[in-house]
Amino acid sequence: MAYPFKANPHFKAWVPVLDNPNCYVIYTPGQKPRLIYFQPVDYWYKPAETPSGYWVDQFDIRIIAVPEDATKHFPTNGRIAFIGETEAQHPGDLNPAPLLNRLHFDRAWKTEYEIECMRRANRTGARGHRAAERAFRAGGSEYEIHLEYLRAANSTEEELPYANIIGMNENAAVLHYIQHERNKLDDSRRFSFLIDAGANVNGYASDITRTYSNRDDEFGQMIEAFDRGQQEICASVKPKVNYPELHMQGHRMVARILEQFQFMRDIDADGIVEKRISSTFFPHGVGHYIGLQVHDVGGFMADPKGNTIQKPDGHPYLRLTRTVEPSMVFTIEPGLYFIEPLLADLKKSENAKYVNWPKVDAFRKYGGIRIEDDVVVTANGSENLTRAAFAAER
Ligand SMILES: [Mn+2]
Repeated sequence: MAYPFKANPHFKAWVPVLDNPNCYVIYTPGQKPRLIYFQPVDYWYKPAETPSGYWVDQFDIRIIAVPEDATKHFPTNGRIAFIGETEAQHPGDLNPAPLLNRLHFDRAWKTEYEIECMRRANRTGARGHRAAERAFRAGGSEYEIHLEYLRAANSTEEELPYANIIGMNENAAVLHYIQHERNKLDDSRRFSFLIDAGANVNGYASDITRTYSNRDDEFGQMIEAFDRGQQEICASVKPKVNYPELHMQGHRMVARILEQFQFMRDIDADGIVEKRISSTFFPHGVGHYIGLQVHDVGGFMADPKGNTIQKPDGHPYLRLTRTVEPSMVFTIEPGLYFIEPLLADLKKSENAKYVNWPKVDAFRKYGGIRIEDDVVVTANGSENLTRAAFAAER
């Protein structure tokens, strides 16, 4: 069996054709771009529809019935570069690094069209999240919540930009938890729920995370404090801010909550960050570019030549080190988790003495908190696509 087909992001940057393999875009400067479009005669699978929609007039479209016929429409002279799979038939240089660097660098800035696609992907995602929260409150299993999400987001699993992360209790501490537990838990054993799920519009992703407590308890208060902190980070997004500084703001926020809810003793928030204790609880980056790929390209690029900007020392999982500029779109997703292996390391370290272990132990059953929004940088601030979508899908 072939894997589910995923269009190459360089292809879907040109055409919103997401489900049809063996297609090519040929671009020659000064000419209308050509689309080689695969439409076989096939009774095993349903062939792709004839191209239609707002974009078809922009292309010189050539239909092919067998993949091998693509070569008939390839350019034959001039300097040719080919971007695609290494085993694909192609003329010219295959995936030349100077070209890919140039394209990846520029993908950091989104057009109005791209931002509108992500705005809609956030609306669809928010609809799914609302349904998922209702399913959690109604006592559903992780699997049932997942199905309710798909139904509300009108998506199949393959159409999602990434596999839904739907975790209750300790599963919320597994950063990329993609199992969907079928068993229902009694209400007395349901403590928390973390959902990280997005949607896809014309090949552009949304990436959204929310966390809920099952009751009015201290964990619920932590989520509220964390939500305010996450929105403060979003509010600091504006042109010329260094993205790693937003990441450090995330660490200070996590440290404040650790202090405020008395998970630590004999140390203040600054000390928690300075001694890198916050990394035990917040072990990932505060976010990443988003667009044609959920983790979009170019996050470390210093220039279109492919030079990179180093990550800050001690923060190996940060995916974005560039300076914030208008029309960039990225996520803001701080987290605070009780992760068994990381807590075990902390317990063996000299920082163990600062930890209020009975309190930490009492919160392991909640797994953790992550709250994630997609944010567009504007001329003097930002637009939060996710908060606007939730407000509209109330
Ligand atoms: Mn994300």
